[in-house]
Amino acid sequence: MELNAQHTFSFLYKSHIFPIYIMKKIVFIFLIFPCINLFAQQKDSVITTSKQVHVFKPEKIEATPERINNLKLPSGFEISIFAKDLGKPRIMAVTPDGSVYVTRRSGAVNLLQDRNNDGKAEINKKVLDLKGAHGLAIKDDFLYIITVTEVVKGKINKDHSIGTLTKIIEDLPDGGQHPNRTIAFGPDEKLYISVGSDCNACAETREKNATLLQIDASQKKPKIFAKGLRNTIGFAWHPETNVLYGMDHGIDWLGDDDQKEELNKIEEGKHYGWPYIYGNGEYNLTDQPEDSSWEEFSKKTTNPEMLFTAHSAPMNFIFYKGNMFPQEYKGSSFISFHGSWNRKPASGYKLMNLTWENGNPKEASDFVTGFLTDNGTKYFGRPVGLVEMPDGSLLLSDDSSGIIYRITYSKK
Ligand SMILES: [Ca+2]
Ligand SMILES: [Ca+2]
Repeated sequence: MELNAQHTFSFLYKSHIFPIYIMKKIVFIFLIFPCINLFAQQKDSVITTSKQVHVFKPEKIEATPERINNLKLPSGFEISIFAKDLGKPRIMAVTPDGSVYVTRRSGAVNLLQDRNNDGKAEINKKVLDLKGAHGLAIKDDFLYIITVTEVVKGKINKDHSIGTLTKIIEDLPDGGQHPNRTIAFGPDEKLYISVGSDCNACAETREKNATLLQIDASQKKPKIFAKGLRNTIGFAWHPETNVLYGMDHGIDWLGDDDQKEELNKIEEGKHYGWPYIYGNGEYNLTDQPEDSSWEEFSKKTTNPEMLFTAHSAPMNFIFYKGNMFPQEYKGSSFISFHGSWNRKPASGYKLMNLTWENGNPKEASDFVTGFLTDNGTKYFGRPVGLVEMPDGSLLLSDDSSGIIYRITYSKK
């Protein structure tokens, strides 16, 4: 397959490797050296470093029954189609009776129901149209929806249609590069809102970008809960400790193995480094803190708990609370990875499981793989939304083939 580059880079694609000179925000592209040179001014000195980067987009192929059959899961687990023909399904939320709402890139929100319990949704209908609808949450018979700049809620009626929408928040910053907002209610009943950065790496001018916000019912405006988070789409609370964890997306263009994706323990008032500090205290030399050195800035930031392969694009992050899966999965977490474009070989395009011990993350392993085929040059699925159903099965949305998969376990 051909390598496709983003935007203006497409003409470069005969060679897999190309150089970029970055001086602050100005990017010049040359074909002469197989490396990237990053220059950053620090006081009177100039720091020079080189990185090799790739743009590598596997080719999309059809999700045929044969390919789906070849998906790999641990022994005893099965994956099948719960719903299809959804275009680009993204984030899901489930009611206690097992009705599923899913946002779609078109702005539609669909209702999916498996009324005869055969593992397939025979009800698949649009219940809302809301431009930019992405993240969902359900609380007290209300469906909460976040668009790029607003959070709204609507009553879930008896027939599962959605009542008139009321605005909760209406002044979130524009999305820029990261418009995929998500929301969730914490164990403290407060609503948490992930607002990504509007760029790859830059000094944000709006204080709410690159943060996790928090709001409770008595407040009119959300407050900043944690900062320096580039784009933490997936976040959840550990079921025993109630500590909040989130998966942050690393910076692009720092090389195949940088920036690694981060699992952060997210605590109030903390700064998680972006855009100046990444990984375990590494300096992003393409962006310098305004009034301090990288070293000084890094002292004010919190390092991640765990790192994952760079550019694999973590989406949803959940803790498993159900009883369908074997006991050892209870309290473990699942992370969906959308898959890379800024790395060779490709990473992500899978679902991972993460075990915990004494409230700390222990070991991550592949759980569903095989969406990436032909030695990593083709794909038929890009995992996004991940929810647990009341029966303990998992649903996983794929925004490349319009499918929502159902993952089940049964003893052989
Ligand atoms: Ca059914
Ligand atoms: Ca960080």
